[in-house]
Amino acid sequence: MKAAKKYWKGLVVVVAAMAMFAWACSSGNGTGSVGGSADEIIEERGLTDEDVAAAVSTYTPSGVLDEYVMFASGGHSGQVFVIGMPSMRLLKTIGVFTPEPWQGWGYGSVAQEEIFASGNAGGQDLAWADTHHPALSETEGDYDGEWLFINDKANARVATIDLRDFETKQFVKNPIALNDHGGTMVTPDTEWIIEGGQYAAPLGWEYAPLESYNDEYKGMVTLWKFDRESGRIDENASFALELPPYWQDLCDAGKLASDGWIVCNSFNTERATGVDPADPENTEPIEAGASANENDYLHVINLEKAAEVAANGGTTEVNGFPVVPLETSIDEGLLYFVPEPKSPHGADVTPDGEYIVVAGKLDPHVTIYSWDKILGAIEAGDLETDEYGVPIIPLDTAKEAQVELGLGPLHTQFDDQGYAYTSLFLDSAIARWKLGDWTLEGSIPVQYNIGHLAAAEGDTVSPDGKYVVALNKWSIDRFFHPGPLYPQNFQLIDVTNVDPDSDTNGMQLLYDMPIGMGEPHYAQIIKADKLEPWAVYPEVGWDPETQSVKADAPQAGNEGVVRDGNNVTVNMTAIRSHFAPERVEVNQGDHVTWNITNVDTSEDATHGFAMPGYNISLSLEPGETQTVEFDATQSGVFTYYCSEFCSALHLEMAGYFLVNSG
Ligand code: K7E
Ligand code: CUA
Repeated sequence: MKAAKKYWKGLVVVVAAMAMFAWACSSGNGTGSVGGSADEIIEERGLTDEDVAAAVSTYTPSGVLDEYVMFASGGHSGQVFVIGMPSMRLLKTIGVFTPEPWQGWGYGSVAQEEIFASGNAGGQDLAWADTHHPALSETEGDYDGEWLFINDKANARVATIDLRDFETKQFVKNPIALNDHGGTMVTPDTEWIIEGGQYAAPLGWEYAPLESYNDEYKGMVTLWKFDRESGRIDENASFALELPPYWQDLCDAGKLASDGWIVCNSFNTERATGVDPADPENTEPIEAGASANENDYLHVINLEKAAEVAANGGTTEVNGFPVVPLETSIDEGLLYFVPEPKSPHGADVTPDGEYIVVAGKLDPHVTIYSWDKILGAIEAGDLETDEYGVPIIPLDTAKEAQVELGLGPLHTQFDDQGYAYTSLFLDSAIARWKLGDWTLEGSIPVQYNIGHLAAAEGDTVSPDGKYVVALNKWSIDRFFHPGPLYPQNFQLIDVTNVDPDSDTNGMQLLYDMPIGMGEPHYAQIIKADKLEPWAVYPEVGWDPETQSVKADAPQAGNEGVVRDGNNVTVNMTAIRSHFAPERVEVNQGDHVTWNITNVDTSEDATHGFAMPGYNISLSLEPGETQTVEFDATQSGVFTYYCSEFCSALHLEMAGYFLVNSG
């Protein structure tokens, strides 16, 4: 603790000097400062040295850009949050599985309606999701900044987001399952996107009595093929593996040493369903039944070989989707199990691909499996099997080490100094431990009940270190609480320093960021300069669905209304501060196709197109074209207007849509 104090004293002197200097400069400019000098403010607000150091570590002056960008799951919002780091400023909420009015996401655009429809299941229109794990696309195991994927646990869907315009381009609905969990994770070149299952059910969710659980219910992992050319998941080149009815949990892709393989942890290998099939009178809560055994199974899957088997027709079909049967996986050597202690959670492959870290939820250890040893055991063969015939590699054969970290370990991330960081749900802390030495170095308390944690580039072959973010479920006393549903708490932690004399081993908490939208599970953090988003669309008349110019997009000069029988086509342009045309008249019952192009090309010159009465809300970014289609069923006078304050005469940017019943 002594050394830590000294360190902070030194830093604070520098920091205070910087602050004084900044204050002197700004007051010299006559801008002044609210509370007086930096020292006076520090004193008045009762800030400690550490507070001040933390404040200046994250303070980002106006106009200065963040070094990192975090993509956080939006949880039940079904969206993705884009957050600048270290400032922890929310930059955008990307509309994904849920309509998002500001972006006009899902409020009339024909192309977007098709995307939403493709994600529907069970005859239901879905407008919600439970997003868990975003995954950035990778090239050779490093984030490349091109694509982002995220799963919907509730409905077993995966979305594809294009990071040129930060817009959602695709949903795929898993045809064989209603829920998932181990997704999304990508292979090192983003050839495959992993979507592991969660709660076992008959594949395709057809009815089967719970008494038949052991035979009729199945687990699964789905491998979605990503096609970079088209920027879409190719559903026709994708497949799934049937698994025993254990509850598969979190997956990860092998890399470098383990490239070509994937791993998934699982729980409830007890197959508890709340009822004893042999004695239906005997009920037991699932939570008790599912944590009865000492071990569950880490699933080790040879993806490369599985893809070959699938491509060569080694599949059956469920709802038209190719599934490799469990027997085939066993015969072809695609699937192996390794025991994992006590209700595990998280399976994280180390940056070099040599080890897999599995946390023990109800066990204070993480277990580290050696990739070498796993391969050795597979090669040696002669393995016992589980009830379904899947070969089991003994824990002692595959185990490299176990490290006792604290209570409720969940997820692990990595840095550039050879440390691993594991979230401790029950202890509300992050533990730092050393790879290779397998030693706990220290832990830092977080507030409170941390789920995932995210490290800068922490899932890649070359993590950056510097920052770890704790993604906490509870905030309790950290913020003003707006009613009984509290914000969740993202906490930014500096992990640059290593100080063996401090309890936290030198890790320092920098910033609390309340997230008023939950429940975010996971996030990934990329160096901002790896992202190359467009400032405006490349050409006027751009269709974000195809990422190309739409041949018949309205352009300046060809606006107008064309009638063909009962079909009316409106070709409209939007420019500051004017829609052309400003008057559109149709007959009640006409079918209306309404094309709009924003012909503005300057940065940030977005126009909205809102038409109450017909439930239309679009956001037209510079150059963008959109089409809405509807039947003019309701007669009357409808004013359409621009819903983005785009110019001094923005309020004048409006027009009349007249539907004549005569
Ligand atoms: Cu631990 Cu869905 Cu990744 Cu939540 S899961 S925390
Ligand atoms: Cu365009 Cu306001």
